[in-house]
Parts: sequence; C-alpha cells; structure tokens
Amino acid sequence: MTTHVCIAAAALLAAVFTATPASAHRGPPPTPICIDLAHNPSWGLAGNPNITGLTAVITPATAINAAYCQVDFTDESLEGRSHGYLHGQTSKFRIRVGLPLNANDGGSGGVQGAWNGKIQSRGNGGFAGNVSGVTPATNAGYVGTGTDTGHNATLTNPIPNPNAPPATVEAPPSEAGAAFGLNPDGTVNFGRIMDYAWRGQHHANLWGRHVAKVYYGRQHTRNYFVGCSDGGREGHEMAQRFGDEFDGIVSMSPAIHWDRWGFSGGWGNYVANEELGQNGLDAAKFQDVSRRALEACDGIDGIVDGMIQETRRCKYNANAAVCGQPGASANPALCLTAAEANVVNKIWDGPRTASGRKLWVGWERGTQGIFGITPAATGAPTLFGEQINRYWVHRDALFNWRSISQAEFASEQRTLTQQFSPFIGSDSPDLHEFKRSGGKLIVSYGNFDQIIPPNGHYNYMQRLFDEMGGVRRTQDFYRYYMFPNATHCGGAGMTENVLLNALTNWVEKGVKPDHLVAQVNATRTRKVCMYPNTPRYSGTGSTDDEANFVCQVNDSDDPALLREEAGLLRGEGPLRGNHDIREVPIPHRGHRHGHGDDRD
Ligand SMILES: [Ca+2]
Repeated sequence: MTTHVCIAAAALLAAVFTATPASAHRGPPPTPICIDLAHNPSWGLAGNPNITGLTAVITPATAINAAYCQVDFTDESLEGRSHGYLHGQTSKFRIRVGLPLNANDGGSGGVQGAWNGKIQSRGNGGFAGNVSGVTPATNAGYVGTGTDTGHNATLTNPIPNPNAPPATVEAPPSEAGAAFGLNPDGTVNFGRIMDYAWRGQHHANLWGRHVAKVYYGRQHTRNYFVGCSDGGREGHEMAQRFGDEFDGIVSMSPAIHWDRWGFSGGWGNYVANEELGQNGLDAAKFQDVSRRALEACDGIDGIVDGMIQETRRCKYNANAAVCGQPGASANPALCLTAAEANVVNKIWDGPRTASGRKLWVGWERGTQGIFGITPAATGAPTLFGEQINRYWVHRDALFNWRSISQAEFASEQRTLTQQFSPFIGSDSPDLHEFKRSGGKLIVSYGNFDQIIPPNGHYNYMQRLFDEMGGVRRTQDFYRYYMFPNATHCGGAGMTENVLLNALTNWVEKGVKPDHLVAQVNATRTRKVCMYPNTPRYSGTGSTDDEANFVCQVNDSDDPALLREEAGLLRGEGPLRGNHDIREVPIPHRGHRHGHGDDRD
C-alpha cells in the first residue's frame, strides 16, 4: 500500500473543487491536453495524496471504438473501521474515466471537442472486481466511468475443496467471487461490501464529473447511470442514496433483492441434493420439460408464436412429462422420473418454509439454461446461491452447501437477509428525493431470465406503488417493462440501446415512453408496454408487426397474479447510513488533511 492520507468526511465537504483554476481567469477557462491530467497538479489528479497509480493517455481509434482520453487511477480516500474496513485498510477503487477527445486533443463535433456534454457511468456484472468498460459511453460521445467497485477479482488463492466439485475454492486473501467480503481473520469486511454495494460506483461517478469539468472547462449537462444485472442493482442504489445527483438511470435485469434472489435462486440444487442425491438436474431432461412447458403455455396469450407474454399465467405441471404420460417424451433419456418432476415443480414454484409459506419467487416455466441447476453431477447453486452464505454468513471457505436441508433453507435465507440486506439489499422503495429532483428510471427484465428469477420485480413494483403514491405517480418517473422471452441482460429485442434511447428522449425532450418496441427477431417486432399495462392485438394485420398491437391501460396488475406477493421475504435495507461522501476527494492545494476519523 502506498502513501495515503486519513480523510475526514467533514473536511472533504469543505475541500470541493477549490483546486479548479477556472475562477482565476476571465473568459473560457484553460483546459489541458489528455496527458497533462497525469502530470499537472492543477487538475486535481496528479499529486493528489488520495489516489495512486495515475495514468492518462489517448487510446487511439480502432475499427470499433472512437479515440478517447483514458484516465486510470486508484481512489484510496476512505480509511479505517469507521468505513467498515480492517484497521489501517483504505478503499482501493480502481477507477477509469474515458473522455471523448477535447478540442485541444483534436476532438470535434460535440459541445467541447467530441464530448456531448453528458456523463454515463457504467455498471458491473456479478460480483464486480473488474473495471467496467467505458467505450459504450465514449463511442456515443459521453464521458464514461467504470470501476472494479473496490476489490480485485483477479487476486486469487485456491485451496483444495473436500466437498468437490469444484476441486478448489477461493480462500482469503482471495478477492474472487464472494471471498472479497471475508477477512483472513474470519470476520466480515463490511467496508469492502459497501464499496461493492454503492460506494465504488458513486466515487467513479463523482470523479467522472470532476475530470470532465477540468478537461473540457465546463460542467456536464446530464448525469446518467447505465447497468445490467449487478449494474442494474447499482443503478437503483444511485437513485435510492443519491437521488438528487442523477438525471436518468437505465437498469436492466437488476439484482436489487441481492440478499434474497441469489440464495433463493439456488433452491433447486438444495432440493435436488436432498430428494435425488445429486447436485442438480440432468441438462437434457430439464431442457425437454422446459420446452414442453413453453409449448403448453404459448397459446394462453392468444397467439401461438413461441412466446409467452405472461409467464405467471403458465401453470404447466412437470408431472405431465413423467415417463409414460401421454405428454412426455418417449425417449427415456428425456422423460422424467416422478422424483425429478417433483424437483422441477419446486424449482418453478420457488422456496417455501417448512409450513408451506412462500419465501421468494421461483423460476419461470419455459426458461432454459437456468444458472447452476444443471447438470446433475456438477450443477451447484449459483455463485450467489451459496457463496454469499458460505463466505459471509458461515464465514468458512469450506462450508458445504449440501449440509443445508430444505427444512433449514428458510432460516438460512432469513439469517442472510437479516445480516446483509442493510448493506447490499438495493430494494428501498423510497425514491422521493430522486423523483423530486426530476430523475427518471427505466427498468426492464426478460421473463425468461435464467440468472435472476425475474418476478421479484413485481414485488418491488407493488412496494413502489405503495410508497410513491400509486401507479400513475410512480410512472411519472419510474417505468418498468417486461420483455417476453428475453433472457438475462438481453434477447428478444431487449437491448441497452432501446432503453437508453427511451430514457434520453424522456429526460431531454420530455417524450414519455408509454411503450418500447422490441425487435424480437429479423421479421418480428412487438410493443412492450410499461407495467402494469398489457399489449393487445388489434385483431387485424400481422402479429409480427408491433403497429398492430395497442397497450391496454391498467390501473393495477391482475390481483390473481399477485396472490402470494404479500408473503415474500422483506429486507431491512438499504438506507442505513451512507458512510460516503458527496464530493471527490480533492485536497486544498498544498494542504494535506492531517486528521482522520479512524481512531480505533
Ligand atoms: Ca404466445
């Protein structure tokens, strides 16, 4: 660890942007060339005791990417136990700011150089640990930011696993998977978890805004966040914790019920282990029964097209695919045993308590390739389905998930949620500040999401409607779209571009996106209506043309589809102390903050 300085949050608040030289000049402020950002202390980066590893270089254009100024560094501005770290530890957010070339560096076509005046922070996937890429932003003229969220997934320490497969697991000081949250002394590093939860992305966004201001000599006009999966969760954190800072957020397939969907998503493996004595299900059998479910339910929406508009209406029972049944495969390698059918039904139903109460949502019938459910021998609960429990709750790299019975599953899930929802649960419905500040959120899921059970979002929507004053008042700023047949982070016409275009038109031009258009495949388009509205075929013209559908306006979701919503497990998170700052850690020129808040 290189030199760092203890930073008091209060001192930081007073230290804002005083290093910016613009105020000393009349007319346009002076602006640097890219490499100057790494060498001249005037810009707040070089010589800053809060950062290490600073580089700034122009990354030349390639066949697919525009040239941009790439600034990389590590932000070590948070320190010590008051921020949840071990004594003496600091934050270590690896941050990248990508800047379309300014006029000094030859950029053109934007409001200054090639810049469109806007910021776009880019979200992570999974457990993060790698710096998210910025070129999707810079190619479109935005200043892009990315971060590893404060831990480095390439730091590994594999040890033999007596509970194989897999043959090895990661142990501290590994930062791969969920191991980053476990200290070598067996305690949990809540600092690293909060960094992952929201602090890393917020710092990256703060730095992006600062570096843009000095590189172009002007303030940004809009501040956006774009992410999928864990990045969709991060987008919700930004709206919940920093509601007055973002103009718009795209959140695809968001992992907002982080402490619930992950563990509960692995429910099928725990069931298979207990009832079949195997890690998961045979892949070919699960593929076959899923295909039969889709075929059985395709026509419920009135159009036989290989798509299920509303998977919640599909009640296909896997018992119909048991060998010998009329609806089952004649191939013994594909039809199910009665025991296997029981496991499949439980996967679709989701985890229940021993007394039968629904704990969390299941997977949607028809979904192929559900993460970790197959194959029978080497399937395992997803990264989220057991690693969180192993490293953070049981705090034991060798904890064997197979030791948990179905009867014990609910108490394990409740313990996990109780302990970690305040830190990593990202499902607070309190978006008042975000709405008041004019923020807009566009959210989507695919109903065949194979990584996150998608129907948890209906639960969030009901809580949001309750908190934010009903359906219409929520739709004023938060719109949710379920794309039929789309999978995790894409497919069936669910793309970042569709969502981002709708968002920027809404934020910048006031065009309210009552529906989106999905290019399902080369020959089919469909309307995707904002929830809880539903698409209806007009009765004439091709069902492959979205123009022949209308969105039926609904005052609420169908109550029949929400029957078990009220019983789902709630978290206590996430608004319990930000432990964060709202300014980038730029010290006064020539002054180092001498007093930290770490006096333990
Ligand atoms: Ca259909």
